[in-house]
Amino acid sequence: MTADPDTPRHEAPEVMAEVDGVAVRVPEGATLLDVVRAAGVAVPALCHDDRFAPAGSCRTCLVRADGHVRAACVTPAAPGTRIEADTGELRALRRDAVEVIVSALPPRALDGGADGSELARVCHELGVAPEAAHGQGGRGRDDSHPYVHLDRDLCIACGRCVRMCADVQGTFALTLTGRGGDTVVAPGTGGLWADSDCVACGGCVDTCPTGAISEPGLLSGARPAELARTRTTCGYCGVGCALDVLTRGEEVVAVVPAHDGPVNRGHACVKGRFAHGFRTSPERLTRPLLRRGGVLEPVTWAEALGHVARGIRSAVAAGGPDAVAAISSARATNEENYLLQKFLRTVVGTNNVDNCSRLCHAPSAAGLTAAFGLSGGTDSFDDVERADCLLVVGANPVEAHPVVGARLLQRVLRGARLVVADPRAIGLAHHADVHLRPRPGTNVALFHGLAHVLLAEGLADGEFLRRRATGLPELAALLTDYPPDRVAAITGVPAGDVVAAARLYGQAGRPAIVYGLGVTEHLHGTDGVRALANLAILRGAVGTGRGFGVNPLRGQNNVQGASDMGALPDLLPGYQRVTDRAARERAARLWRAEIPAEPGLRIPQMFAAARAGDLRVLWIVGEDVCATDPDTTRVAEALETCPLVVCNEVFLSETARRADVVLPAASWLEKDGTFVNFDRRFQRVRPALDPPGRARADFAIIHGVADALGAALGCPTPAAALAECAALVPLFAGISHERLDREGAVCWPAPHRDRPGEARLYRERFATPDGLAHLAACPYLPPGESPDDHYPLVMVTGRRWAHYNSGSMTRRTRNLRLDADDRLDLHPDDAARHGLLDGDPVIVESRHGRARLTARTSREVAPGQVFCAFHFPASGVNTLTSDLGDTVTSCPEYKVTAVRLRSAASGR
Ligand SMILES: Nc1nc2c(c(=O)[nH]1)N[C@H]1C(S)=C(S)[C@@H](COP(=O)(O)OP(=O)(O)OC[C@H]3O[C@@H](n4cnc5c(=O)[nH]c(N)nc54)[C@H](O)[C@@H]3O)O[C@H]1N2
Ligand SMILES: Nc1nc2c(c(=O)[nH]1)N[C@H]1C(S)=C(S)[C@@H](COP(=O)(O)OP(=O)(O)OC[C@H]3O[C@@H](n4cnc5c(=O)[nH]c(N)nc54)[C@H](O)[C@@H]3O)O[C@H]1N2
Ligand SMILES: [Mo]
Repeated sequence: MTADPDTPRHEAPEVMAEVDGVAVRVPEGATLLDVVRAAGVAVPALCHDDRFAPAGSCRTCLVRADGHVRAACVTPAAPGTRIEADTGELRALRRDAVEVIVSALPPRALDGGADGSELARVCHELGVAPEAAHGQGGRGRDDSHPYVHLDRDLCIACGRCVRMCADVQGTFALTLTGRGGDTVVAPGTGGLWADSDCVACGGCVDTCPTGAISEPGLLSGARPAELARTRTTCGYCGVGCALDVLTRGEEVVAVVPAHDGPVNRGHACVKGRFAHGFRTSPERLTRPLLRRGGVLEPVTWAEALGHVARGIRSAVAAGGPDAVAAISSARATNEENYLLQKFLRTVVGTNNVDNCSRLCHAPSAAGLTAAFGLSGGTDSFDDVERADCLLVVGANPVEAHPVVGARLLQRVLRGARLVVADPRAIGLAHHADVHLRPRPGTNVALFHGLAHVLLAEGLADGEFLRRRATGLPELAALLTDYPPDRVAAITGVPAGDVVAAARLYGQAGRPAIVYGLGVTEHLHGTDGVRALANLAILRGAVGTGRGFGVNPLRGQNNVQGASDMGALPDLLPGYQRVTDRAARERAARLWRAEIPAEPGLRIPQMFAAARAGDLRVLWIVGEDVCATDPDTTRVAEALETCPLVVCNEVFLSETARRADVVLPAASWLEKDGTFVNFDRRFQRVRPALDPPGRARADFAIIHGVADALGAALGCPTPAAALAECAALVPLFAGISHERLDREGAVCWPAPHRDRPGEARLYRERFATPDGLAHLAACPYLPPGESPDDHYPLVMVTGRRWAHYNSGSMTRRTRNLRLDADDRLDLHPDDAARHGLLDGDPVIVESRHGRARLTARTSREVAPGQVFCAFHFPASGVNTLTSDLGDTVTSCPEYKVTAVRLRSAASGR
C-alpha cells in the first residue's frame, strides 16, 4: 500500500468498499489488492510485495471492480468500489495468466506444491497442473555468493528483487537484462553475484516468488511444514530487528525478517539474517575451563563455580567488597544485566559494575540527561523518519545499522534534505545536500558554528527558548567566538558549507538529528553531545513535534538495556543514583540488602585498580576487553596482575584466553529474556535452540555463582527478574514478558500496564529538575591526540558492514568470505607517498603500539587521515589506540589516534 510517508498508518482516514458482497473498511490510499486481502480472499500477486510500490506487470491479481477487470495491485480503491474477486471467471483468468508465466519454466519450478515457493503454492491453489511447466532451462546458475544463489531458469522477471534492492535496501545492485522471454535478473555490475554491490540483506531472497533467488538451505518463500519457527530479536546491533528463526531439530535452517517487526518491517541485514553459522563452529565453548598449571582445562560446572566462589570470598576477606568488579554485557539480556548488578550490589556489596556503554554511548547518556533529563534518544525512529531534513552526524548507518540506514536513505530519495557530518565520504554522504567533513575531534567547534549561524540568521525559535529552555545568554555569548570563518579554520570545513548546512537545518519544517560514535568517542564526547543538542533546542525541534530531536544510534543489541538495568557503577536500575539515599533505600527494601553509597569503578578504573593490585577478582561477561578496549597492551597487563579473572564467553576470545575461569555461555539464539533497542523499545528474546554441550545462559551462570556462595538472588526466571525490575523502577513499571508476548514491543517510559509506552518524549515538559531543556556553553577543546612529525597521520577507527565488533561471531560464519581482513583505508596521495599499493601489507605504528593491516586506497578518507575497523583482533588495531577518554564519562578516544605507516612488504 502506498501511504503518505508523513501520516502514521493508524491515523490515516478510512474508506469503505465491498468484496463479493461483503463490506470492508481500509485505509485511504489502499489498493484493490489491499481490499481483497482485507476481506480474506487469497489472490495471487506474483510481481507484488507490500514493502514497495506495485508494478502491475504480472497480471495474476486480476479482479473485477465496478464491472471492469483490473490488476488489483496497481488500482486504487475508490470509496464504495464493488469488487468481485472469488468467482470462477476471475480464477480462470488468473490461472491463464499464471500458466503463461509457468510455461517457460522447467518442471522443478513447481516442486513442493503447497509447501513450495510462492509460485508453486499459487499454482497449487489455482489448480495449474505440474505439466504446465515445460520449459527447457539451460540458462545456468550463479552460486558465487556465500548466501545468495541464483537459478536463472526459475526467474520470471517479475522485478521484485530489483525493486526490493532499490526501494527497500537502497543498494541498486540488481537489474533485469535480456529481452522478452529471456529477461532475467542479474547483478548491475555484470559478472558474478559475489563481485557485485550486493550487501546480502537477503531482501531479494525474501521477496523472490519462484526460488530463482535462494539462500543455501532454504528455497525463497518456501514454508516447509516441519520447520519450527521462533520469533525473537536480533542479537547483533541496536536496531532491534524482529526475526523468525526457522529450525529443524537443533539446526538453524534460516533466519527470516518478520514482516510485522516494528523497526525492520520485513527487512534485515547480512548479520541478523545470515551470520548464525557461528553457533555450530567447532570452536564454540561447550564446557567450563579452569586454569591449572598455566593451562585452561575442562572441568565440571561444580568445580568451576566452586573456584569462582572461593576466589570471591577470599578477595572480599583480603580487600573488602571493592576488591571485586564485573563488566556486564550489552550483548546479554536485560534480565542478565539486572541479575549481575544485583549480585554485585547485594551479594558482594560493591557498585563495581559497568558495561560497554562506557566505550560507546556513555557520553550520550550523560549529555542527553543533562540536556533533556532522560538517558535515551528523544524520539522514536518512526518519527525521525518523518523529518524533512536529516542531520546525520558521526554515524555510518548504511554499514553499522543497515536497516535504519536503508530507511533513512529511502526518506532522502523521497525528498528529505540531508546534511552529513563525517570526515569520511560514507555511503549516505553520496546522497547529501551538504557533506561537512570536519577534522576528527573538532565536532564541538563545528556544532557551535552551526548554532552561530542559527542565531545570526534569526533561525532560532525565540518562543520555545523563552518558555522551555534555559542557558541562552551564556551560549549566545560563547557563540560570538564561533563565526563560520573561525570554525572553518578549526575544523577544515569551508565556511560556506557551515552556513549552508545551518540554513538547511534551520529552515526545515521538521528537522531531526541522528548521530553515532563520531560524536561520542572523543576526549570531549559529552561536550559534543551537548553542543549537538543545542541545535535542536535552538530550533525548538525537540519535545514539540516541530522536529524530532536528537537520537543516538546506539550500538549493541542491548546496550540501552544494560544501562537501563543499572549495570553502571553510579546508577541503579532506571538511572537512580547510588548516591541518592532514598533511591538506595527503595532498592535495599526490595533486595533485602544494604547498598553501598559510593559509586563503583568504571571499566578503565577497574584495569587501573587491577594493575595497582587493588582489584582481586574481575568477572567479565561477554566483552572481549583484550581486543576491543583501547590500549590493549595495558588491558592485558591488568588481567595478568588480577589474581582471578572469570570470563563468560561464547568463544575463547582474546580475553577468555587470559582468564583463570572460562564459563561457556549461550548465545542470543539460545536464550530467554528481553533487549531494549536504540529507540527505547523492549522486545522479547526467545530461545530457538538449546545451548550446545554444557553451555548455559548467563542468567543461569550468575545464579550458579550466587548459589555457590550460598546466596539467594531471587528472580528464579527471566520473567521474574524483569517483573522485579518493573516493581523497582517507575519508568518500566508497565513492562512484563507477558505484555511483550501480547504486544510485541513497548517503549519506555512505560509507567502503566494498560497504557502505551511513550515513544515521543517531553511533549509537556523536559525531565530535568526544572522541566527545561538545557543549552550548554562548552568551549571547543582540541582532541587528546594530535599528529606531529613522528606520527603525521590521524587514524579513525569504526565499523564495516560484514563484521561485528570483535568479530568473534561474524568471523566464524561465511561473512568471512565477504570481508576477509582488517584493511587500512588511505587516500591515494598518502599511499603514493608511502609507496603502498592496494593489497600491500602495512605496519601501522602509534605512540602506544603497532598493528599489521592490508592497505586499500580509497577516496572515502581525506588526505592525512586513515581509517580501519577492529573486527580482527589478530591485526592489533586496539594496541594503537590511547587510554585517553572523555573527560566526563571516560569513553575512549577511539576516533583520533596519531599514527605513521611502514610498508611491511619484503623488499620494499
Ligand atoms: N556492521 C557492524 N555494525 C555494527 C557494529 C559493528 O561492529 N559492525 N557495532 C555496533 C556498535 S557496538 C555500535 S556502537 C554502532 C556504531 O555505529 P556508528 O556510530 O555508525 O559507527 P562507527 O563506524 O564507529 O563511527 C561512525 C562514524 O563516525 C565518523 N567520525 C569519526 N570521527 C569523527 C568526528 O570527529 N566527527 C564526526 N562528525 N564524525 C566522526 C567515522 O568516520 C564513522 O563514519 O554500530 C553497531 N553496529
Ligand atoms: N578501535 C575501536 N575499538 C572499539 C570501538 C571503535 O569504534 N574503535 N568501538 C567500541 C564499542 S562502541 C563497543 S560497543 C565495543 C564492543 O566490544 P565488545 O563488547 O568486546 O565486542 P563484541 O564482539 O560485541 O562482544 C564481546 C564478546 O561477547 C561475546 N558474546 C556474545 N554474546 C554473548 C552472550 O550472550 N553472553 C556472553 N557471555 N558472551 C557473549 C562474544 O563472543 C564476544 O567475544 O568495542 C569498542 N572498541
Ligand atoms: Mo558500541
